[in-house]
Amino acid sequence: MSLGTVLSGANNSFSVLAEDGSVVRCALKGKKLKGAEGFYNPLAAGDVVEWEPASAGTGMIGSLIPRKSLFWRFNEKGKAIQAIAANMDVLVCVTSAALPPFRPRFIDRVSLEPSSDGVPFIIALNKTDLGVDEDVAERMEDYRRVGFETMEMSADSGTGVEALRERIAGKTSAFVGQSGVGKSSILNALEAGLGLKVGEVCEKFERGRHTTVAAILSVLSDGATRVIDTPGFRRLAVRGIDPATLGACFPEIKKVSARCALGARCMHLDEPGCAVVDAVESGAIHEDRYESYARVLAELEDTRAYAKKVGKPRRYEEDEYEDA
Ligand SMILES: Nc1nc2c(ncn2[C@@H]2O[C@H](COP(=O)(O)OP(=O)(O)O)[C@@H](O)[C@H]2O)c(=O)[nH]1
Ligand SMILES: [Mg+2]
Ligand SMILES: [Zn+2]
Repeated sequence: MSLGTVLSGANNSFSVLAEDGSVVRCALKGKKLKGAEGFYNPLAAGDVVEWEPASAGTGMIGSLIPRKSLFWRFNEKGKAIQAIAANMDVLVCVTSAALPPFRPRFIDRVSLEPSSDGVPFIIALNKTDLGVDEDVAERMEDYRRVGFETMEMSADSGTGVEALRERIAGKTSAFVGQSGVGKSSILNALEAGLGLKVGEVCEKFERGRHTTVAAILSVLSDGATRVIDTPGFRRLAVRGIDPATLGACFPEIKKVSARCALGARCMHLDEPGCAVVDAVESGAIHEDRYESYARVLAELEDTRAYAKKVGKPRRYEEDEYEDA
């Protein structure tokens, strides 16, 4: 058995990068992949697997090496975790200044994943060539104030592309974000040869069309930098966080919550002496970030209560992965 990295694939056909640099078309050896039990899909781009050669140019995957990190979403249909990108060192959440409109609440949801994983998280504002509205600039400033790393760029004009290249050099980074924000375009700007498919933004709905069907890992020509392009999604449900610890996932809430009168029992909603609510009122915490917190909290409690009642998570129609 030798080791390989999954570049892309679905169902039971995966492109695996072998240690000698060749790409092998692999199928799973058994019906269930060892190490991937309980997941909606067995393998994600970036996964490291043990495989053995079969007929010329093909192979069989025997097991999944434990993941160091994972970007996932809860698949409502399959009622299981869908693995999207694995073993990334950096998670880049791409967002756009316009077309589609800037969506801070989406960024907040994505940011909840690495906070539990310890993976650096970058908010990359793309399409700055279209102009950056005052309120978008203000929100980006607030993300920096809270402590998030941000970048501003344009895949079209090339602004910020070199800074991104330096930031991710020698690492594996996963690019996530809504359809049409320019994930594939940014990666193509990093390296012309990648040839990732780019979609048109549908002007009428100001939403991207869906061109990436599954996540794809590409190795840049330096041989050491790996980038994972992922399909876009419109909405991201948050799952797997205990409502009581959600506040700690928002750095600015975590910072002041120790001063809440109820201590750790405070959910920062309407409890007396809540330092978080005070901070929102004084402007120390952005009201939009607080709104994100309150919405995710309600969703987590709702799905938990619903699961208790009927034994399964509530289904959000709107929440389907657009490209899956
Ligand atoms: N004006 C402008 N358009 C961009 C930029 N980056 C991407 N686009 C356009 O946005 C659309 C969606 O890009 P794509 O890379 O497919 O987005 P993805 O769905 O996030 O991968 C395409 O029409 C791109 O040409 C940019 O920096 N500026
Ligand atoms: Mg794309
Ligand atoms: Zn509180």
